[in-house]
Amino acid sequence: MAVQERTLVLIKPDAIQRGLIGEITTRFEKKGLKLIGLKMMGLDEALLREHYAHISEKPFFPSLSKFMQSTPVIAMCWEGLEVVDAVRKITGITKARQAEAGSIRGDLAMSVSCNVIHASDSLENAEVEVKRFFKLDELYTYNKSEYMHVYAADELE
Ligand code: IDP
Ligand code: MG
Repeated sequence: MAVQERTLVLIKPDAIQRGLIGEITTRFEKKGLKLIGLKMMGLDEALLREHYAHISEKPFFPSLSKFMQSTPVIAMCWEGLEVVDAVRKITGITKARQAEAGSIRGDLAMSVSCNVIHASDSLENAEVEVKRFFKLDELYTYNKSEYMHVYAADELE
């Protein structure tokens, strides 16, 4: 089997409030990705400072942090071939009202901060982020029978 990457997706509080958990999860399922970890969890300030270290000094961080703590989030770990890039493409750009139609943010959101999901932006960050949100025994290994229809044989070697 070709090397399968893992990536972290968080369904943010705006999507939880708007009843979009199913819609968002369905898009990743329909793409042919494998769900290997899933849980609801509350985020605290310390975790958010770590997760958003690259923007924690920005003036908007306090309101972002408050927003991200306003409900629990859904954390998901998705696996697949080059899945980090694939999920970023499905996610769309940060400023949702300018995100491409067809992407999750492009179709479902209008805000810069309330943009329905987080998705890891590089393989290096994905590895760190999956570890940040999931313990080893919360990630599962199993055969997905549809893989023989999702990938060509040589992509599964
Ligand atoms: P990303 O989620 O598309 O990777 P990042 O730049 O990593 O975007 O920012 C993380 C999150 O911080 C965004 O998804 C968004 O919720 C929030 N954010 C980013 N830039 C702004 C801003 O200028 N104003 C308010 N919130 C922002
Ligand atoms: Mg980011």
